[in-house]
Amino acid sequence: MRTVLRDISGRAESEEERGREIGGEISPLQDQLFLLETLMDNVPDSIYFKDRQSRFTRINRHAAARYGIASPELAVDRTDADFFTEEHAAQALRDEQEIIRTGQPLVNLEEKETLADGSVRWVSTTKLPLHDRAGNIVGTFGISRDITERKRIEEQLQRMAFYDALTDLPNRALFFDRVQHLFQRARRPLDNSMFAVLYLDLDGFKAINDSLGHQAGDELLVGTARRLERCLRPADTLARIGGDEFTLLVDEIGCEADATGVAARIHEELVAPIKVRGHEVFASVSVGIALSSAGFENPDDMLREADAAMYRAKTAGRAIGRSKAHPSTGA
Ligand SMILES: Nc1nc2c(ncn2[C@@H]2O[C@H](COP(=O)(O)OP(=O)(O)O)[C@@H](O)[C@H]2O)c(=O)[nH]1
Ligand SMILES: [Mg+2]
Repeated sequence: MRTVLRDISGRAESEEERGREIGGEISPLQDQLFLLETLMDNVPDSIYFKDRQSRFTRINRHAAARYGIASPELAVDRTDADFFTEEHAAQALRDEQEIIRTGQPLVNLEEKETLADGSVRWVSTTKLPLHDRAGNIVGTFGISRDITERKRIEEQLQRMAFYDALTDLPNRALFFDRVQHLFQRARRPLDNSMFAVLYLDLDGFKAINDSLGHQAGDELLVGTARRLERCLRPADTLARIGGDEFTLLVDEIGCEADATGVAARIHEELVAPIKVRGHEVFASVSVGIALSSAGFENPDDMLREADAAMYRAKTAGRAIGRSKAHPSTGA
């Protein structure tokens, strides 16, 4: 225990000189304070104490460094508003007033801390009521652990799970999720909204790969993705769901012509060649459309039908294939 304290405190010499009995049976008040200070100043978390008006009465060294002040003493009598954005300070004040009112702690709050200088960190904070020896609540205290790195990795995992690394578009899983949401909405009574799934496959993509190389193929996929994005409205979802296959979820369409209109816009966007490794490549896609009004059971069925319609369009040499299942479009 002594060794550990010495290692982390860096005050071993003075401790030895004064002959303190850290951890001994009888520990004078001074030693208790010394222990507390050692703990406060060496934990890699921010610790603070505040009075009932949310003014700092004490913070530790880690917190001082985080708040951008030279020493912990400089925080005394100041408030969060002196160090954080107005919004953050207001939220902290609300939290602390609630703790004082209820006597209940707030445990592991995950919050995005923005300092006045604009720097952002994620922290996990536990805030508790501070009692005096008579049991009265005299303020609050809290401990904040920096979880920025964990958050960064979580976000990265989220991206890897739901986005395509090459084009940065949503992937199959996210696309299905979005379609699923619209199916759920459609089950609600009085919902008359219609949506469409467009299934796109690049024509002759294999030949690009074979003649210009795989990297050129990749660039064409990215270039096509950027062109397709121009055909979207904010609520739409464009995804890359396979090699040279893209899908588009178009919500809130009034009639079938709205969906074929989007397909026509896609063809227009792809009229101009895409520059790939110094070559001008003409990309074209075959498009299949499935409309929610055809009454599909689930997203799987709807996608399969859009895919089949695309395939029919491709084999027939037509630009746009419509869902057979839709009574008004036929095949
Ligand atoms: N460059 C590249 N090619 C891919 C990728 N994923 C799949 N492919 C290729 O894309 C082609 C797609 O096949 P298909 O649509 O049947 O060929 P198409 O009829 O010539 O367009 C296949 O040759 C795959 O090897 C990728 O990420 N990058
Ligand atoms: Mg293809």
